Amino acid sequence: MLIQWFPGHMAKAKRQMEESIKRVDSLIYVLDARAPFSCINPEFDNLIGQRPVLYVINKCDLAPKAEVEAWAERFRREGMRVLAISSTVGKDAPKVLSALQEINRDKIERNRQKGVNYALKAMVIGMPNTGKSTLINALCRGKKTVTGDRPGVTKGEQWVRLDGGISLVDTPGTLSHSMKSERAGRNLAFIGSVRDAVVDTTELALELIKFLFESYPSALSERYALERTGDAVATLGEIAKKRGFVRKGGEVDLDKAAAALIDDFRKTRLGRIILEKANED
Ligand SMILES: Nc1nc2c(ncn2[C@@H]2O[C@H](COP(=O)(O)OP(=O)(O)OP(=O)(O)O)[C@@H](O)[C@H]2O)c(=O)[nH]1
Ligand SMILES: [Mg+2]
Repeated sequence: MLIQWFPGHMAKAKRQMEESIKRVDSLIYVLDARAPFSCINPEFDNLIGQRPVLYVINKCDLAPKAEVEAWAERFRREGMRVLAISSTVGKDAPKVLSALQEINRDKIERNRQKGVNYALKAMVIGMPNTGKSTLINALCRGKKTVTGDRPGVTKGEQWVRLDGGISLVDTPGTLSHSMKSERAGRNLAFIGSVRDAVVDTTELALELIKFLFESYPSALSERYALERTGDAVATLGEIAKKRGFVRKGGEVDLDKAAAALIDDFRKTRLGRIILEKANED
């Protein structure tokens, strides 16, 4: 499935980020726990340059804990500084601030020696809908940024000052011009980083069914009490029947079933699912 979505605000956001990156010391790079690898955008490499990066695997409440930990381990082995958290659950968010201080330790120390009281500035980047603005709100314990259950909510940069003098700049989620792989595009569409209207929902749902057959063989049969088959279209038809998505005349409404299935996945009604595993390439 070829996925292309690069609205005007994203192009503008990239240009803006190239300017404001000059004013920050480090980055907080937010990844979605259900697809941590697909959330890494090679187009950010140039932007980041040599600045220290804290990778935050967010939405851990939606993915299997052990699988997320395996990703965190892999990234750490590759030399990345990683934290796995949920911005909306529990009290994880403050850990981000201490980790941010840590990745900036050299700079803080240099300034201390010079007698300068320096306030850190960091840019929060990541694919659309990964929870960047939600994380910032959790850190400032307020509703300073607008958040929403769809990609493209943040349209422009916004600086937020936290207690202790740290300033964060929220940025609009940006996709790559060309996805690094078809699989990454598909995974980003599953997790809601691509606007649903630009994706063929039925095709996407069929891809999800095929993935589940392979990796979570009982997820669909448990949720919808289905006979297990190996045929994705027949399975979507079964889901339509079970959910009552049948048109007058008895024809099943596959589009409605597709949208319902994707919604079920996103809301963990199929269980906690990870779309890519750390020990495979
Ligand atoms: N379950 C769960 N949901 C989360 C978490 N963090 C954020 N969300 C939800 O994810 C959705 C997107 O959050 P935002 O903070 O708007 O995402 P964003 O990265 O700023 O998105 P853009 O501005 O569109 O790039 C919202 O519905 C949040 O409530 C989390 O840790 N767990
Ligand atoms: Mg946002």
